[in-house]
Amino acid sequence: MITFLSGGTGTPKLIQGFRKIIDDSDIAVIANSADDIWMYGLYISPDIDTLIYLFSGFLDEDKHWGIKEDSFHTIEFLRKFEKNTWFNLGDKDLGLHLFRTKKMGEGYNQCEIIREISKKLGIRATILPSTNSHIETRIITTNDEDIHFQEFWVKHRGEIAIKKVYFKGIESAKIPAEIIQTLEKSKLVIVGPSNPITSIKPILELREIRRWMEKNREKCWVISPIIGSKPISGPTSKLMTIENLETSSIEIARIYEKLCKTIVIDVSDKNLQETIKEETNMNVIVEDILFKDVKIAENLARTVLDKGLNDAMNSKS
Ligand code: GDP
Ligand code: FO1
Repeated sequence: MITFLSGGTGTPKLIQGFRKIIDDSDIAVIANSADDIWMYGLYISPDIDTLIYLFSGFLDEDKHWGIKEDSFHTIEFLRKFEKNTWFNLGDKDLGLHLFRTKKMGEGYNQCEIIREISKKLGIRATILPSTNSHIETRIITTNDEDIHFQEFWVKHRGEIAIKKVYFKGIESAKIPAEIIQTLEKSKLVIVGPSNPITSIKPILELREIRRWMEKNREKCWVISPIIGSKPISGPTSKLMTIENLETSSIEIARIYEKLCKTIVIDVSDKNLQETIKEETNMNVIVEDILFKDVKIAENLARTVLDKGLNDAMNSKS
């Protein structure tokens, strides 16, 4: 089993590469739950849904959310009655949210619901929410407004000035038992190239996951979501800046050095290799990590599997 920690864009792109080499039944993903939001009376889990659509072949791979070739007639009609319709739900996508919300009303938890959806869509990979509790990423603006991450990112297109991020509900959130069971079965655990602040941090703030990785650092890897001084997409840089972090692969190494033995950085950042090794005691692999097509993700997957599984065998013998 290979397990990924994932948000909704960078890591799913990497997973596409792994799927070319290993069977879906050997892939598990611990997905960020803190983007979850109640909208129009329905419960939406964006990162989990991206993974559900990825593994079932429905994903719109241009937007990296929602269903390919979906239509938006329902949300258009809703606009006749409802002013606050900045969050777009596709017509087919709505089917999933209706089903999830119905099952939540019947008392099922997120793990159980995802398992049932996965079964019905023929998904063989294991998709796990980081927690069954409701947690949410909140952003404090410079005007002291406290808004949901989706309001910052979708309603305001990430264009407003912000000063703080926090995760509501994280202190009391528990991880599902399935997470440690899955980690224990994993030959490698890969922190994918996802936003370190709003996708991976809410997973790692769940103490049991962080502790497990600290204890099993040898088999944990991170793939940098940054090339040079920029992320490939999304608000990563803006969010790292308010956390007083520089946007670079060195900073990514510093964030994960206690949890991951190995980091993969881009070929264009090769000049950072020695500095990262000296500063962090990590192995540094240099590869093409810009997934312009699935072949590049597949090549990276091959390197990680060759080296990672080899290291695992050597550390046992
Ligand atoms: P979100 O939930 O949509 O924010 O998705 P993620 O957190 O999974 O992805 C956002 C991160 O993915 C950003 O930091 C990007 O830099 C990174 N990312 C997107 N595409 C690529 C890529 O092709 N290669 C790498 N290395 N990172 C990527
Ligand atoms: N992203 C947008 O930029 N605009 C939207 O209207 C939007 C709707 C949406 C609906 C369901 C879903 O699963 C995801 C959706 N997203 C949308 C993506 C979402 O905001 C993600 O980018 C974040 O949660 C980060 O992963």
